[in-house]
Amino acid sequence: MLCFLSDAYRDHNPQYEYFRGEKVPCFESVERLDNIVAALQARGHECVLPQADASSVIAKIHDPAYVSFITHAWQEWVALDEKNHELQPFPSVWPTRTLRDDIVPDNFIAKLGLYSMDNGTPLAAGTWRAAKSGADAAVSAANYLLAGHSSVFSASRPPGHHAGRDFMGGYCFLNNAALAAQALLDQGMKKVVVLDIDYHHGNGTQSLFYDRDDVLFISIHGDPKTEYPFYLGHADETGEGAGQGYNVNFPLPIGTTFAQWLSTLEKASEQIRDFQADALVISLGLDTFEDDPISKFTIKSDDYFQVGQQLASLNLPTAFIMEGGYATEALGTNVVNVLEGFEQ
Ligand code: SP5
Ligand code: ZN
Repeated sequence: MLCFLSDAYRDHNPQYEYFRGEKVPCFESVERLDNIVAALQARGHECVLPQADASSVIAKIHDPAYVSFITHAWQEWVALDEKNHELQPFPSVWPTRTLRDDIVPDNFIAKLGLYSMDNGTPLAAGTWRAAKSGADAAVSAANYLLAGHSSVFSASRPPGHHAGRDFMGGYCFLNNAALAAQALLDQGMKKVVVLDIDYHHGNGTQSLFYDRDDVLFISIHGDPKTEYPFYLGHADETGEGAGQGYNVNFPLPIGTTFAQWLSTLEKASEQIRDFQADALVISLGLDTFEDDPISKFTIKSDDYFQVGQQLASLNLPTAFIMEGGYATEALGTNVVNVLEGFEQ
């Protein structure tokens, strides 16, 4: 399967994050995509540079003030203190209930809180460059489908599905899957499905399309009662206004097996068929894998061929957009197993 890939993913190389108050190495690492690229090349899949400039689609999906903030955030951070070159900024205050969310403070950390949903999304010197290149890859993938091809993979990194209109979170800055869907609609498609199979609910994507009937958003994920992102992704979230009925969540319990997961994908597939879309965008997370260090499903490497096969049975032009998956060693194998299962 053709893959859009820019080397700029290497520029997003934060050194640490916090887990329960402890500084730990980043789960979302450069090595993740290194491993995917190695597996793609070893198994004969061609990688090409993104051809699109996602800027105009980014301006539709994301808030311009947020985009401007993340574009310059690192420079603003290091300008505060020479020592900051060796550190990463994390938010420590948020405009939650009873506070105002219409104030853009002058204080950098307060702005970071305004534009973040968590303190688990490390920002580094090259984050914007990497995120923009991942968005360019996603829009290139959309354009490739519009040119008449049946499938494509966007090796976007950092991931995107937790990022909303004006916030980052969950290792995500720009919502690559939403950008791909919007690019398809902007260039003539009438209806697009975004199917999110990352272990974590795609809260950013859901929120971006919640009131729209031209995008059916379906997500299969760890039950947010116990799993990140906690505050969205529950079964009773079905869309609003024109979007009523066009948002479907399948929360599954810790320990979910491949058999259970696949039967859920079959249910999702019925809804996708009923919607009669022009194209399918897959938020492809591989953190459903049994050995994923931060997730709790039990899917095995070989099972991913069948995931690809089931997605191919929907018979739609399909863009795979890379999201999570933190078992770095197996990640390349697992990604390429999905893509080759689809192509069989
Ligand atoms: C794109 C994506 O997959 N983002 C995931 C963001 C998850 N952030 C929360 C990480 C919580 C880590 N929990 C670790 C448990 C390890 N024992
Ligand atoms: Zn995930």
